[in-house]
Amino acid sequence: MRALILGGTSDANLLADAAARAGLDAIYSYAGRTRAPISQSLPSRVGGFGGANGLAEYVRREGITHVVDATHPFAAEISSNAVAACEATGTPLIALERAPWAKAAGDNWIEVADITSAAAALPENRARVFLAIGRRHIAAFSIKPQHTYTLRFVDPPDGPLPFPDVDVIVSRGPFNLAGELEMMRARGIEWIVARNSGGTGARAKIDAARELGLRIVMLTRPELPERPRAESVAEVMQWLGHRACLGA
Ligand code: 3Y8
Ligand code: NAP
Repeated sequence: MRALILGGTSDANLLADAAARAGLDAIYSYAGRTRAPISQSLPSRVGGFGGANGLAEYVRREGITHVVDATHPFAAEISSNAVAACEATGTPLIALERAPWAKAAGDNWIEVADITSAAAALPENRARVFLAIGRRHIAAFSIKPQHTYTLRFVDPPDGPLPFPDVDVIVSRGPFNLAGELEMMRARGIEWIVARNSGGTGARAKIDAARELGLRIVMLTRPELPERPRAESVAEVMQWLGHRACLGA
């Protein structure tokens, strides 16, 4: 058995620790989106495979017998590539997928399907907006330069930002409620743009927004091709044919 874990999330990190504790022959894969990804307890690789064909080639060349897609619900391309590559090579695939956050009483969400609709959902009159969606999709918001923007990146920005009034927080998370409340109060945040990532690492801003009565423009998840799914590390470990170690 030799497993490939497509990672880059806190859930993938938990799975990697359980696999290492169980002595599994597994390799952890990062896209290489950040300058210094946290080190893993498994052998790791960094960088794209070269599309679905490149991933299929990698599976064949490395003798991979199981693929776990533990990437992010918005990482639609790699997830589609994994389905195609596993079909082409006849390799078992499972996704470790966290349930989306459900709107609770007191939540004030505007749900949108894409980044353009998210920018359109912001008000015309000047507001203080926290874009909690990383660095790659912020250009869409330059249609509303009137706002005061707070951005949060994993690494410092590598160039000018498309807004006249903007500030960047450099932090990789996971985040906690006290820190999110303090940041939002200090900056007088009125609107938040977030993706429905699910899980716990990004959840604190959603709870902070409810407590402060802030509006959230919530990006809903992209459609992904059908594939077997699990919501826990233990389920994935059993699928890999190993009892998850205690505490996994
Ligand atoms: C490289 C691995 C851990 C894992 C930490 C989780 C928790 C913090 C919440 C906000 C939202 C956002 C972003 C976010 C969170 C965890 C987790 C999570 C959101 C790292 C990581 C990689 C990435 C890639 C990065 C993206 C960006 C997205 C920032 C490592 C830290 C916004 C997702 O600068 C960039 O180019 C960043 C790119 C993809 C989304 C984007 O499009 O900008 N994640 N995040 C992965 C790789 O190379 O394969 O560097 O160690 C993992 C984590 N990010 O416990 O240490 O839920 O997993 N990551 C989103 O929209 O939710 C931040 O700020 O509130
Ligand atoms: P994406 O749009 O689906 O992927 C774009 C391309 O990046 C893929 O086609 C693939 O390149 C490469 N890639 C993505 N994930 C990879 C991985 N784990 N290993 C090797 N190559 C990978 O994905 P994304 O939204 O850019 O996300 C990139 C990474 O960041 C993913 O690993 C994802 O898990 C992580 N992420 C984490 C969070 C979070 O909140 N934790 C949020 C977003 C993304 P090729 O086509 O060349 O193979």
